[in-house]
Amino acid sequence: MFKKILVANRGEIALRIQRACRELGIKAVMVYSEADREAKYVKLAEEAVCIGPAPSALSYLNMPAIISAAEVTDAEAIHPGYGFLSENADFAERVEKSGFQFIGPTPESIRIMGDKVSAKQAMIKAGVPCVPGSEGELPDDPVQIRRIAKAVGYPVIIKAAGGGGGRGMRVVHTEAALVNAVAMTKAEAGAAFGNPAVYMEKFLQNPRHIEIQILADKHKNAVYLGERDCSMQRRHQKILEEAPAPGIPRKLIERVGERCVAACKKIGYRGAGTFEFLYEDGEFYFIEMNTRVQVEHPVTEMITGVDIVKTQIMVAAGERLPFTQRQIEIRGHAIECRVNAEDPYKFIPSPGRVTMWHAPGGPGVRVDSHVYTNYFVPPNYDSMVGKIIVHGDTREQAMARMRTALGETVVEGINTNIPLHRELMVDAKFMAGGTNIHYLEEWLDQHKR
Ligand code: MV4
Repeated sequence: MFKKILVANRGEIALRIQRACRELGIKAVMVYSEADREAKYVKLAEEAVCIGPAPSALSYLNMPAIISAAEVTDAEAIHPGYGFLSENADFAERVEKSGFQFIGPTPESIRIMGDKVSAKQAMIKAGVPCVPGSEGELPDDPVQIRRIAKAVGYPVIIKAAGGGGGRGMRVVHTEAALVNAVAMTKAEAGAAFGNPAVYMEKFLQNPRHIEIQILADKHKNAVYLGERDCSMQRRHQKILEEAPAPGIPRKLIERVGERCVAACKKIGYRGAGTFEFLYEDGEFYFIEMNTRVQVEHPVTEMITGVDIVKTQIMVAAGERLPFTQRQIEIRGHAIECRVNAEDPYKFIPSPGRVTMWHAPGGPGVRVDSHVYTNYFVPPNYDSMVGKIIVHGDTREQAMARMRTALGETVVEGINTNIPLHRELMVDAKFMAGGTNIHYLEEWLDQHKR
C-alpha cells in the first residue's frame, strides 16, 4: 500500500479523499491555490503545498506544479478527484512517466472514453446497449449523411466526438436542417475541442439519466454497484441524485450491470467508472463513460456499504477488489442534495464569507463538505460547497430524513440552493419518483418568481 498520496483537487472531494487516506493509514499531501489557503482540509493536512494563484489554469490545472509538488513531498501516487485534470489522459500519462501511480484508469482507457466515438464503438463491441445511430464518425458526403439520418429516423442528435457532458450537441428535426446542422456542429467542435469529428444518434425525447457504477482491479476482477438516478438537473448540472432509481426492474439493472462488468474486463479497465445511460420506455441506452470518481458517489456508498474512494486507492496500489459481485447487496435508498453557493431560483453564484454553517445530523445523515463557520467561498471555482446525503430503509424514509436534514441546515452569509431542495422534497411528482431529465427545468419555468 502507498505511504503517501498527493490529492490534486480542492473542496469537499479533497477532504473526502483525505479521509479515505487517513482510514487506510496513508499520509495525504494536499495542494492548494492561493484562494484555498484557509480551507479546512489544508489546515487538517499533515502536509500541504501551494501550487499557484487562484485561477485554475495556474493551479489545479497546472500539471508541472502538481507533479513537482508530488516530487518534493515524496508522494507515490496522485488522486485527481473530479473535474480539473481527472479525465485528462495526457496528465495521467505524465504522472506515470514521472514515476507516480495515477489513481484512476490507464491513460489509454481515459483516452478511449474521452473520444465519444471510440467509447461507443468499444461498448458496442462489448455488448453494452447503445443509442441507435451512425456507425462511428459521420462522413462529409451530404448524401451519405442524409441516408444515415433517414435510417436512424428523425429527430436525430449530432454530437461532437470530443464533447460530452452536454457540450457540442445539436438536435435536428428535419432533413432540410440536417446538413447545415452537421457543418455547424463540426465547426464548433473543431474550435472547442480541437477535433471536428461528429456522430449521430436517434434523439430520445423524454429519457431519464441513469448511471451504473463499476469498480475494477488490475487482476481482471470487476463488479457493478447498482445504479443512480441523476435525472434532476438544470443545464447539465445535476442538483440531486438518488439510488436505486425508482421503478426500474432489478432484473433489468442486473442484466445491464453485467454487460458493464463484461465491458470493463474486455477493455482491461481498472479503478472506478461510471456508465451513463439514457433510460426510456424500459430500455437502457449507453451514452458516455466517466473514468473518475463522481460527485454523486455517496448515494452508491450508502446503499452498498462500499467505500468507493478507498477502493480506488486500493486497486491503484495493485490490490484485489475486497468483494465479489455476490457480496454486493443493495440496501435501502439514498438521496444526495448538492448544496451550491448560488441564488436558489436565479442560479447566480453567491461566493463570500459564510457567517454561520450548521450541518444536519442524526441517523442515516451524512454531510460531505469542507465548509465551516467563517469560511470564505472563493469566487474562482464551481459553486458546490457541500453535499447532504441521507439513507433510509425505503425511499419514503430517505425523503423524510432529507426534509429533516434540510430543515436543520443553517447557512448564513451566502445564498444557497437549500430552499429549492426543500421545495423539491415535498413536490408531488418528485415524491412519486421517476421524473425525467426535463422535469426540473419545466418545474422552474412554472415556479418563476
Ligand atoms: C442525448 C439526449 C437525447 N438523445 N442523446 C446531454 C449530456 C450528454 N451526456 C448527453 N446528453 C444527452 N444526450 C440522445 N441520443 C439527451 C441528452 C440530454 C441530457 C442527458 C442526460 C442528462 C441531462 C440531459 C439534458 C439534456 C439533454
